[in-house]
Amino acid sequence: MALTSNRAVLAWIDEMAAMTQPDQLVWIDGSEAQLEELRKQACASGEIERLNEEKLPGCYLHRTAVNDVARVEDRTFICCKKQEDAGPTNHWMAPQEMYAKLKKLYTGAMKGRTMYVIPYSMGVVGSPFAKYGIELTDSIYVVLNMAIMTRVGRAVADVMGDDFVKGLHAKADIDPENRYIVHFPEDNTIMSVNSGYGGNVLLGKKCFALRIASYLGRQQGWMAEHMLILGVENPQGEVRYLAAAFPSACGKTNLAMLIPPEHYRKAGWKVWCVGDDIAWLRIGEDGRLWAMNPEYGFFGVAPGTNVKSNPNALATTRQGTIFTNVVHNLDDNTVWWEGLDKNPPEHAVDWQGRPWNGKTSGEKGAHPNSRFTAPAKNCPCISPEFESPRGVPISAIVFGGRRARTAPLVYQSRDWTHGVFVGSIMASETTAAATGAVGVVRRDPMAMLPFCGYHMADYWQHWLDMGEKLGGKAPKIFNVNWFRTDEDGKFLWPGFGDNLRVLEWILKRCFGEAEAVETPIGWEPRPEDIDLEDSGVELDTLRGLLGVDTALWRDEVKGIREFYQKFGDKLPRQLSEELDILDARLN
Ligand code: SAT
Ligand code: MN
Repeated sequence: MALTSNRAVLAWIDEMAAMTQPDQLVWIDGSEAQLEELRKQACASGEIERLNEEKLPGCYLHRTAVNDVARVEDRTFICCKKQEDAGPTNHWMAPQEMYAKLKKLYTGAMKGRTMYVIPYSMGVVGSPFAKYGIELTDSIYVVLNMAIMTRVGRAVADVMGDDFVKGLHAKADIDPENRYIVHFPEDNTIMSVNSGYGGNVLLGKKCFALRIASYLGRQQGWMAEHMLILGVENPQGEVRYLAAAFPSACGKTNLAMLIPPEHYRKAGWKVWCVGDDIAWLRIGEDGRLWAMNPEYGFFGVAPGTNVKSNPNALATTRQGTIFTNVVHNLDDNTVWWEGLDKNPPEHAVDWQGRPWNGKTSGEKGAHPNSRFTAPAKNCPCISPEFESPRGVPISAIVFGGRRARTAPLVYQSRDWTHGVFVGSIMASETTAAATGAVGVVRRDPMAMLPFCGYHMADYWQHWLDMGEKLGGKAPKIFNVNWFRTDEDGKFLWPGFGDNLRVLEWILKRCFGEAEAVETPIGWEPRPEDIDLEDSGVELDTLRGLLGVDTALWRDEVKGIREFYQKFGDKLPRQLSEELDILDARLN
C-alpha cells in the first residue's frame, strides 16, 4: 500500500516502475517489524550475515563486489542544462543525453526483483530545515543502510509534499563499465546504477545532502558542507560549536567524537558530537550561522578505529550496525579490521570473501575503505542538540587536510574573505575513500571537490556572499593540519584526543580569550598558547609544527595560481586578490 496519496510522488514512482519493471513494489514504513523481515530475507539470500548476537546485537556483515568499494568520481556526473554551470571540477553530460543513456541501463533492470520505496528525511522530520526524498532501490542492503543513515518511513511520507528529491538506484554491483552516479540538480533528481557501495547508493548522503543540497543552498541562501559539527564544553559549562571540513577519510569522525586528554577531562571539559560528515548551515534569526546535521547515523571508516583512537565510534558500532568489507572472524562470528587491535583472527574471511589468517597472511583483511553504518543515537557523546531542528550556533569554521609539510598545525584567517581563500586552496593527500591513487596531493577546496553540485567558482562566490550577510556575526575561519611529519615520515602531532588542545585555542580566539601572532599566511598561536601538559610534545616540536616554510609556500602559490586558472573569469576577484596578498607577504 502506498504511504502517500501525493500525485507528484505517485506519478514519478509509476514512471520509474514502468521503466525498471519490478515484480513488486514495497513501501518502507520505517517499522522495526518490516526492517526485521527484510534483514531475515537478506540473510537468507546471503546478502548480509548476522553477527554474534551477544557481542554485536543487531549487527550484520556485508561485502560489496571487489570492484565496488569506494566512490567513483570519474563516473559521477552533474547534468545541468549548461555545461558551464557544472564547472571545470565536475563531469558533465547534457541531461537529455544522460537520461537516454540511463534509460537503456534501467529498462527492465528490476525484472524478477522488488522495488523498495524509501521515503526519507534529511533533518528532523517536520522541521522547517528538513528536506525530503524518495529513494527507489532494488537492494535490501541499501534499504537497511538508509534506515540507519536517515529518518525513513511513514512519518516522512506524511509530511512530504511535491517538493522532494527523486532518487533511483538499481543493480547493485553488476557492471562497473556501466556504473553511473548522476545528479540532475535542475530536476531534483539522482540516478545511480551498477554500484552497491555506500557513497554511490545511499542517495540521501553525498548525492542529496551535498551535491543537490549545495545547489539548492546557493539558490536559497544557505550552505551544504562536507563538515563535522561538534560542541566543546568548557569547565564553566559553556558549549561552543565548530564545524570542520576535511576530505574523506581524514579523521572527521575521530575529531567529532574525540575524548579530551585526561587533565582536560578532570577539569571538566567535554566534547559533544552533532555530526561527523555533513552540515547544513543557515543564518538564524539572531544573525548568527547555525548548523544542523541532516543525517541520522554514521558511515565511518572502520580501519584504524580502536579503543584508543576513537572509543566513542567503537562503542557506537557495538549494536544495530552494518559492517561492510571488514574481516569476518569465524571463531566468534564477529568482525575485525586493521588497527582494531593487535590480535587479528586466524580463522577468518577477508573483505573479498576469501579464507584469511591474520597471523600468516601478508595481505590486509579489511578493505582500507571498509565501513560501519551505525545509528547516531548509539554514540556515547551524541550532543543533546542532535535532534534540535534549528541546530547549533557556529563560532568557528575549520578547514584541514593531510599535508606532510606545508600547512602548519593551525592558523587563523585574517577575516571571512581570507578564510574563504584558505578554504579554496585546501589540498590533501588522497585516501582510499575514492577509487584511484592514494597519497597524491590534490586541491580539494572546502573538502567539496567531489561533492559540489555546481560551478566551484560560483560556490566560492556564494561563500563570499554568505560572509557579507553574516557581517560581524560571521564565525572565525581556521585551518588545521594534524598530519605533519618529520624527515622520517613520522607524525609530529599525536592527534586524536590531543586535537582538543588546538580546538581550545581556536574557540578561545573566537571569544577574544587567546593571543596570536601574525605570519605571512595568517594568525598563529604562540607556542605557549597551546596547552601541552601531558601531551608528550616538546615545545620545540610545537614550534616546528607551527613553522611556515616560505620556500614551500612560494611553490604552493604557484600551484594555487595554476589551479585558479581553471576557473577563468568566474574566479571571484577577492580570491585572486588574496592570492596576490599572500604572494607579496611571502616575498
Ligand atoms: O562513501 S562516502 O562518500 O559516503 C564517504 C566519503 O567518502 O566521505
Ligand atoms: Mn565524507
